[in-house]
Amino acid sequence: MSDIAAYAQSIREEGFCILRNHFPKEAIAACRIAFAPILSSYVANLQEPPNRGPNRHYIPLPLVPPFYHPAFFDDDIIHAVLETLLGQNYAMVQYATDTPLKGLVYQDVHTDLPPLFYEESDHLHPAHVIAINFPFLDVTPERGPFEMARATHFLPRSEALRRVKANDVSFEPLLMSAGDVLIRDPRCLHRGTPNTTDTPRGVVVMGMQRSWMWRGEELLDQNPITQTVWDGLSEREKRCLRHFRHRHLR
Ligand SMILES: O=C(O)CCC(=O)C(=O)O
Repeated sequence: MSDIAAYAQSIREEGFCILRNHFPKEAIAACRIAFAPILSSYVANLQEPPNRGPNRHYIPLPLVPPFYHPAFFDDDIIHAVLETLLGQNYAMVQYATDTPLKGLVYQDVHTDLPPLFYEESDHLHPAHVIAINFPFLDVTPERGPFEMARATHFLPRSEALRRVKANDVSFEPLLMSAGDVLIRDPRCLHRGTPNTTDTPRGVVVMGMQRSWMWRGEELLDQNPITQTVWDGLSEREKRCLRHFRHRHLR
């Protein structure tokens, strides 16, 4: 079996796979440095309670360097896995960071998606959205690793909820190094865990969805892209980022 088939199979069966040491460390380090002032300014200007629970922030990223880097957006293996799972012409609609700061609170167990068919919320179907996560720094047990409950993405929703209520779900922390890439089915039950250190744990989330989906234009208002970046994209990147195109060229 090829690596690509094995990654896709792991996501289908377990809900996720991790590509170890996949993105260049220098590109990640540049993002970590550039993200620090974005985080500080976001927190300093916060008017409302944090949007992901106590001391936990979801912050969109601009599609400009260093956050735009072809290594993140034009990777052959990642695109092949996405095409295997989502079919042709999938599109990106989310580019942001999840950052727990020092705190002691676990997030509630959740999935990231409502049922695809509200009137049949237990309907089982293949993945329609895939999330890609990569950290700006090593995620140690103390820095609030993402916790996943393996193979819960294909449970009927009512059964997943029953298990959560009965506390009958086992979680595993996904420890990652800068350069590792997590590809997951966002229906898989998961939660954020406490970051007990003074180091903000910035982790990127990219949301990819099937060609026929649309989850709301307002998502994309938060991700400016410049004409220079757009002009330098490969055809594959332009296809994948097409929903950002007309609205944000500056
Ligand atoms: O980043 C994390 O640790 C979890 C974030 C998450 O699942 C969310 O905010 O929906």
